[in-house]
Amino acid sequence: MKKRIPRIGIGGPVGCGKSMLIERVVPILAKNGYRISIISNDVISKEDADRMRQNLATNQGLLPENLVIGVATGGCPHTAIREDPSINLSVIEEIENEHSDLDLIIIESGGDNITTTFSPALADYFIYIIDVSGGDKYPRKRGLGIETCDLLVINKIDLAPLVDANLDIMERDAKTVRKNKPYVLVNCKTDEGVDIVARHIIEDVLFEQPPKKIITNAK
Ligand SMILES: Nc1nc2c(ncn2[C@@H]2O[C@H](COP(=O)(O)OP(=O)(O)O)[C@@H](O)[C@H]2O)c(=O)[nH]1
Ligand SMILES: [Mg+2]
Repeated sequence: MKKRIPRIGIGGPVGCGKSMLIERVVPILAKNGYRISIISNDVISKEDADRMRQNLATNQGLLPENLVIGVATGGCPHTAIREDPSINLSVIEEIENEHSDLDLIIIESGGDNITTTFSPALADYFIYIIDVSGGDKYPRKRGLGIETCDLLVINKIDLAPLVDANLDIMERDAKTVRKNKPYVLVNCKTDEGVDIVARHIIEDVLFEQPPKKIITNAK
């Protein structure tokens, strides 16, 4: 019987760091022995998929090049991950038919707005990312993604002083609007917090019990 490979959906506004988070998390997962495929949705181009393939597959050899797949969705980004995820589901079907030994499929949404969510038919676990560059009013202003995701990532914390964003306020509001569901403050440039994202994936999606002492990106 065909194996159903666990799937993570990663959503968030344009430029918040979805691809970069994948580029920093996949090395940790690969070093810990997990075999991964990446599907990157974009509205028009396949630029982020090409960048991830070059970095993770060609340069680092962490996964085969044909397992980083770009999908140009054409229309509204959340349509392809929620209302009609058939384009992504057909890519997944091909992956499951040809690479049944994989542990995880990561699906990046095209950059969208704060109402993004993934259809449960597409993703088993939903990571939503915001970055601090819009100021500290999010997560307080809420939004479906921020409130309902399994893990909220607040990225680009290095930029907080430049935009007068108060990280304490963002943390306080994340706790309140998410009713204590998990969130992580991340800097994808330095890897701060990325190991915590990896740990959530290992424990909550791959159900590694007891949790491994994970190998990180640290040199
Ligand atoms: N300063 C800073 N820049 C970041 C961080 N994460 C991502 N970026 C930059 O943000 C830009 C958009 O990142 P990308 O991953 O392509 O965003 P996506 O559109 O959500 O996939 C790139 O220029 C990244 O280098 C971070 O933690 N700090
Ligand atoms: Mg991207």
